[in-house]
Amino acid sequence: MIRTMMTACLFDLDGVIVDTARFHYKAWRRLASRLGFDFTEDDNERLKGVSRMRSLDILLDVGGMSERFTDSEKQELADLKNGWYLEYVAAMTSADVLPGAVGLLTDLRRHGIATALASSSRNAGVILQRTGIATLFDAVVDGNDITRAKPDPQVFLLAASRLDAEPGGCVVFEDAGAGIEAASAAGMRSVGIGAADRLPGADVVLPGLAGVDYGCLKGLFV
Ligand code: B16
Ligand code: MG
Repeated sequence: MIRTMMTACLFDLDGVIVDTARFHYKAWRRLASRLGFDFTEDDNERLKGVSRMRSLDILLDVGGMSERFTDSEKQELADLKNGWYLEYVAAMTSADVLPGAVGLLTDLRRHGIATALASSSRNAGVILQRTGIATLFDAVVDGNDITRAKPDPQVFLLAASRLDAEPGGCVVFEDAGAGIEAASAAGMRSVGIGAADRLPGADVVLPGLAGVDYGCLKGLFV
């Protein structure tokens, strides 16, 4: 793997830029309760970063219902969850952008570092619109642009190519184990956002973006 100077930063959305991970959890737990079982926050960790239909499969597995539904019934369940999720998203405003995100994106731009959103979510567009941060990204790649969700590296490789950046010069910001795996598979370095014990493969783990700027990243990723 060839590692060069940091030229681009790729940001996951849910759990890094906005706290929509809690909305996903709320909606999945509501579906589990409708189906008659409990879905814990620990169970929910397995859903972070993975696609909507894969998330449903994991949830049904937790409830011991893996074999119960046909594909079209599963689509209905996923649609039901997504409807609830979008209800929560509809109430979002710019105040829901996580601390430090706007400051970091602005500072990176100021120092000539390209920025991209790289999310598995098919709802990224509406979230960017609700929070008013779309213009802070030079490129946006989301769940509608890819055929393989994280841990596959497709979302990050596509984001890098849209920025015309070499993978070795990209730094990925991710809150999900599947996303850190995807970054490594893409030949990129990564900053895990959250608890270090949940993100063992990340090059660096930080609790959030607050206080992070170009200067400190430059020190970490020469
Ligand atoms: P949707 P990210 C991911 O977004 C979420 O982490 C994951 O929990 C979700 O299942 C996936 O998007 C698909 O989301 O149902 O909105 O299309 O973390 O990659 O920004
Ligand atoms: Mg995420």
